[in-house]
Amino acid sequence: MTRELAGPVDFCGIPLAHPIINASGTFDVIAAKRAFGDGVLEHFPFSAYVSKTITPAPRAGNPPPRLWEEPEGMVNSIGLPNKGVEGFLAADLLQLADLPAPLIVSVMATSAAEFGVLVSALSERDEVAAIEINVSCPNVYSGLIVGEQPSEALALLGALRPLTTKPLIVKLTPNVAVPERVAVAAVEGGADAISLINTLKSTPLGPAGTPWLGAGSGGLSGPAVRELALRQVGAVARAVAVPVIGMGGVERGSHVRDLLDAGATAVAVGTASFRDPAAAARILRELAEPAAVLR
Ligand code: RRO
Repeated sequence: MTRELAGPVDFCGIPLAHPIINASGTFDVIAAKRAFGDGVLEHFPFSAYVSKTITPAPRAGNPPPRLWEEPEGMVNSIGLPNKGVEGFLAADLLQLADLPAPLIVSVMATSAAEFGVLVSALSERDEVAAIEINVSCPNVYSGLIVGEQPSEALALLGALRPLTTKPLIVKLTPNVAVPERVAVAAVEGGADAISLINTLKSTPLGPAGTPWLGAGSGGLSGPAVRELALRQVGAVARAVAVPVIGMGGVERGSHVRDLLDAGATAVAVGTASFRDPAAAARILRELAEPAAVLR
């Protein structure tokens, strides 16, 4: 029997038309609409839209240069530029609510109390289908601690769980030896789903042999991380009983299938969208092809 890989999936009670979503921060749909018009929505390739990560207060982001590109991958040091939660709610939320897909809002903070402010504010908004707790940004030091320590993840989720009935997705870092330990702790604390991988801490050198990025180092994504992501997604999916969103180097329909085979319920396209904004639409078409054509 052949599986309908590009068919509908249930994600934490949220019906998705197919398993392909975007990775947070890799597809700015508001900018795309401004540049290309409403056609962007008519052929929207994602079954759910994940916002760029927001923080309690506005942030300017890291000093330039913020990107390093090679054929095998990309290192970013964006540093969470965003309008802050109030700016997001006032300026972006209504536009994102118009998308033909459920909205997942990604949040990051530096303490459980600050995370709580974000989760409570979003919890009141019907436009928000789920909240992604980003504990894995490589470009803000304090963001990583929770994502590296099972005990911290357990405590954070324990503090956030009572604040909302919306699904809480915990976005994990690959910068640990055993990510499944953090995943198990997050689920024990009340997480409804796990997403991984975020980017790998990296330091590209420029022509002068000194760090290229303004912040010194950043996070690696793209084809170079694909096999590492496959291993970590598989390990986490085997360790937890909640849905897993898998991502890392997805560029073709066969890469989505591999992550679904590893146990993911949904798969995110990230870096590929920077190189080609139409990548996700192509990947979805490939996923719908008969298996023989897929690899
Ligand atoms: O903004 C960033 O620098 C960033 C974030 Br929030 C993240 O989660 N992962 C990443 O590679 N960069």
